[in-house]
Amino acid sequence: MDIARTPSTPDGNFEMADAATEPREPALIRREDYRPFPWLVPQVSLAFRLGLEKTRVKSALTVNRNARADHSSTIRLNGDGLTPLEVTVDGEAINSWSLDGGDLMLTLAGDSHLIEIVTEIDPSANSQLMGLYASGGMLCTQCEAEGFRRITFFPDRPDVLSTYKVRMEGPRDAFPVLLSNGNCVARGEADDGTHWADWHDPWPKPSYLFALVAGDLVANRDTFITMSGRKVDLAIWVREGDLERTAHAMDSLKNSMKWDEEAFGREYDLDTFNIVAVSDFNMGAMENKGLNVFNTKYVLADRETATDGDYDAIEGVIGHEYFHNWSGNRVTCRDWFQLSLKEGFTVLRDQLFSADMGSAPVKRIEDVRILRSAQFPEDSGPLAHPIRPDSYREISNFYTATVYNKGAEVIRMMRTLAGPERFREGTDLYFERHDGEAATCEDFVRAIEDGAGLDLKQFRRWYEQAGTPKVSLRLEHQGDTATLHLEQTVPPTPGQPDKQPVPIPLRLALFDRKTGRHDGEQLVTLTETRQSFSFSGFSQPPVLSVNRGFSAPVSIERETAPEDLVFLAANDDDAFARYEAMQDLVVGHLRGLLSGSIGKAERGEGREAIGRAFAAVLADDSLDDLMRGELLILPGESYLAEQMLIADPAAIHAERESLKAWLGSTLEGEFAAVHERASAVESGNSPEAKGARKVKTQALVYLAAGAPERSAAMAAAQYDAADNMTDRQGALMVLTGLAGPERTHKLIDFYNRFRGNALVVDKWFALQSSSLHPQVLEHVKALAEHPDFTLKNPNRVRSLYMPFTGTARGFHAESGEGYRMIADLILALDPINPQTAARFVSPLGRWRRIEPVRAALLRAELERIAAAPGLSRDTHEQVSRSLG
Ligand code: 0A1
Ligand code: ZN
Repeated sequence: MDIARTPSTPDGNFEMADAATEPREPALIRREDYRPFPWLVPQVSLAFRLGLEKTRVKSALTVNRNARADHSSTIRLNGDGLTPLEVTVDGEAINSWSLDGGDLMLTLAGDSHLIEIVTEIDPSANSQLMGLYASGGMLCTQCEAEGFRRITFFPDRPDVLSTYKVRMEGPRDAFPVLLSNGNCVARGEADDGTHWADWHDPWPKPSYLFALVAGDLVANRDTFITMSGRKVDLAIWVREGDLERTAHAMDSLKNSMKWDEEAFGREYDLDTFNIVAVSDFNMGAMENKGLNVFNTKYVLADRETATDGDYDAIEGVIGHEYFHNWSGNRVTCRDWFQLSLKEGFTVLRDQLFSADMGSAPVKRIEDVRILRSAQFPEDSGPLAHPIRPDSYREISNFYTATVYNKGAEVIRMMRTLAGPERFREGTDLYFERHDGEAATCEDFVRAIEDGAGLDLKQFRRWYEQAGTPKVSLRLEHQGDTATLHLEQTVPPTPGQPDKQPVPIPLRLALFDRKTGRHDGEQLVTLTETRQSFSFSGFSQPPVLSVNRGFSAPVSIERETAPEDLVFLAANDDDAFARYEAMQDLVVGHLRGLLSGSIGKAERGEGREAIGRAFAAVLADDSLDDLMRGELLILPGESYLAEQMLIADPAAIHAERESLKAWLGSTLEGEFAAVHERASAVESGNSPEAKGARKVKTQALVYLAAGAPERSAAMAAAQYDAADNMTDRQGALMVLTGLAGPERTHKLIDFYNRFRGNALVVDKWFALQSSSLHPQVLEHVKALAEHPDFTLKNPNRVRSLYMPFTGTARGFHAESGEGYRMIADLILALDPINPQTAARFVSPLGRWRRIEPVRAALLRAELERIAAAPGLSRDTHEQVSRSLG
């Protein structure tokens, strides 16, 4: 869409043309329309005069004509909400500029120029948290994807790489610490209470990697010696009182640096590496060159306030951002359609890192659980898109589980096909070939092809097609041969009605059911719609273990006898496959009951099989508790809903809870014994202690369903005895779902104990809004009025409302009140923080896959949002796609 050009008045001021005209649909940006930028911007100097309410920015850009692009004498410098106060070209003030939809348009006569522009911004008014904003008295930036244009006019696109020099200047008392990318090369003080610092980043980078931070911060400092013997100064910057909670983040950083050298041959390339923690942040963290900015949630931890899960998440996110230094910064993206180039690859890298730091099988199971609960529903809903999307209106909406997590799975498949060593040759070639460039997903695939020696022609379809492939399989046995018949379908998704088969690498093993062993794992790759593979040497029908390690991100449809699943749950030597067998056992049972293919009279039979498998897991001495904990997790309600064409959330919830209650009461003694045994394990950071904490709370969860009074007493005791947040939060989670006085007492205690600690207060909100309590909806309504609740802080908003969207009794309440609550939230939040508001649209967008009464209610809420005037581009895009 062409926004009408706004003529400039001679003195450079401008008037808004047609300010009150009809709102128009935001422009659709298409991948195929990519053109290189007509200008190169090799150098940028930025001078900031910093203030919370007023920051003045003077930029100086050297621009040269780009010989590799179609030439244009006009240069478009993106701007969002900016007014140019001064514009000079080669030192001469000019007034021939114009604004086009916020962008500054200049005509340049020659091939090389110096453009200087002055802008002024109000960081304290920036509630979107994009660009330069104030957070608790400090200033910080977020520029990915298109935040830099809210600071100064610039070609704000990832294929324009520049070296940055930054001068920061501001009041010393308000901002004693001044940080930006790269190295600090000079600093000084003035007589008027201000001071300044000069930062130079020698590595060319796109504007989305620019960062600055100014504030009253203290640092946890350390050093790292790189593989070539260079010393790097590390610092993690936080508010004064938070310093003691940075040790784990620092350990994680040093481990990440070492790991990337060993696993991918990547060495750090600056003399300093700074991390800053901020409490107002839209996402998890940001990989700005040499100056990562983190949500406090992914930095601060001690045993009293952070759970084992929080510790793992910190390690993973610190790793993720650090790994971006190569996969994202040294090699960046040509355009935002290539986002998975850096994100999919970096997620894979952080997954491999975490696997190496802890339990690899447990990590794999956790990653698959995230994929299935977050990405599979995305892939089967109205917002489905390929890992490399073809179009968007607002790029912030494409930071998705598909681009990140499915993107990682796609690259993991290449690694499976090549084997780890040859894959490493591919990634080495990729980094070598594209260092210093803005690359594409195609570049990555070609480097893996060339470096690893693979033919990935057909494989490229994984980048093109959305939707989770379904593989149906049947194992036939005749004579001494077992034949595996496979068939794949890739379901239609919005804009992609017809799909082509994709290569699906399946790791499999065929077990002899007598010996419980197999003759080695095989890798078969299904490339056609239908294909069969034969295996000889089986006088008896073997038991098939397939998609081991979740070698392909597909959903497998098969009729497996429960006894085979029980066999695999007990015997499979692939930990993921064991977990999968437990999941399949439960999914098959619940799906059968919910669809009516299993009569209620047969419920008992299915439960008995599940109960036997659970009892075996509880008793199996060869399992460590971390793995035992995984095997005891029931498939989640969203994953179960995915298994049905049309889901009834209330029925799914009721049937799943009823199975939980049956297990809790049937295995009451076993769960109580596990709880007792695990409670005796010495607390600490060992895997044993972590495992013990995991199964302890799980035992409480089942007992809460099957023997609630006993569970409440045990949970209250666990809460009181806790010397760590994992035990305390686990116990409180169980109590929050139950009625009774302990619930109220412990919720009050928890709040009083931790009031003032924002991250723990977030937990307090989330525990209540995710609870199994029948009145969850009323609780959330009341919490929205709590003095600690604010729409201004994304962590707080997410902690109150995101868990709520997963509650059958709250969000999916038959009255539609839960849906209304989320729609009201979106409408209230959209003018404050559109990016965060738009993230709440997808739970409403599931209407096509939900029973008709709720479907109509969901649709009505989407339509109500769509009709609201002045909707942001973010929310508008998500709502119209959801209705589409
Ligand atoms: N590149 C970051 C994610 C990120 C994206 C956008 C942001 O703006 C609000 C912030 C962070 C990552 O993958 O960690
Ligand atoms: Zn990332």
